[in-house]
Amino acid sequence: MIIIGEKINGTRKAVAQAIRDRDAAFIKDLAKSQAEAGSSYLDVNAGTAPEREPDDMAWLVTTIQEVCDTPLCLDSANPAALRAGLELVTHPPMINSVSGEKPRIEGVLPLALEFKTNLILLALDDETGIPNSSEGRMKIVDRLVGLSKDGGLLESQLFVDPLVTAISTGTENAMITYDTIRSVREKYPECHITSGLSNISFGMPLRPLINQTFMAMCVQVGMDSAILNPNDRNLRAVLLASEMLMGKDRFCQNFSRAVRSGKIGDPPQK
Ligand code: THG
Repeated sequence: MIIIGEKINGTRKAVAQAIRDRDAAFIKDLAKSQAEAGSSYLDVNAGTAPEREPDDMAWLVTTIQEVCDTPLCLDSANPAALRAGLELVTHPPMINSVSGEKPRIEGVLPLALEFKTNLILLALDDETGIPNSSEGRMKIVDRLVGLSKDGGLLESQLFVDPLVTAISTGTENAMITYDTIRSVREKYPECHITSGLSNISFGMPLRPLINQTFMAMCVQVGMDSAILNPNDRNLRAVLLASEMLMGKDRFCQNFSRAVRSGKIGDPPQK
């Protein structure tokens, strides 16, 4: 599972404050703890006004790289902020994200092609927003995969995000995500599939339970990456169990090692 650690996000209050105050210690702690918890990438979202975002992104990238080697997932729709980050990264990055929206195709996709980055593709566009069917989402995915490959990216650099909408607003919403994951897996076997899953439980009680169950179900239909809080012990346990039960953990090694080192499971009984 390719884990993208979600915590360095300027839409979170404490992170916004740390960016304003240039509180490097706070950001470094978030970077280290997510790296140690097994993130393959750290999402970096400055979440600030367009005029400030390039400077804030540059500061975040520099600050994070002073304490960890984990590749970064630059999360912005602002081409100037993305470029500022791309010019500083020391490991092959990911861009989060391009969609079928015109400004993203014209402003973000060319940067991914120029810097040959990994790239998240969102299944939404100007015309329909997030389509209410997997067929509608696949039409957008087809177009974005085509443009990316024509521009020189490999399928293995692409991370399709099928998008998740709240189950509280549509009985079929989780099913649309599974159908989209299955279609991408079948049509583009080399592409990765990632998602920020927590939208599924918006407006519902017991959100962690719903998120954990949804995670297992998405892994079953072929999702191989997720944007999540890697320090969430329960979510990590579900991930490791799901992958093991999908035949992706030879001799159950990853699961067993995580239990032995205390990373998942209840503390030993006295
Ligand atoms: N797809 C893509 N990118 C995305 C999303 C997606 N980026 C943003 C978002 N969705 C994923 N990132 C977050 C970041 C923080 C939280 C949720 C999603 C969040 N934080 C809580 C808080 O700030 O209080 C709790 C954090 C915690 O558990 O400690 O909810 O879908 N491509």
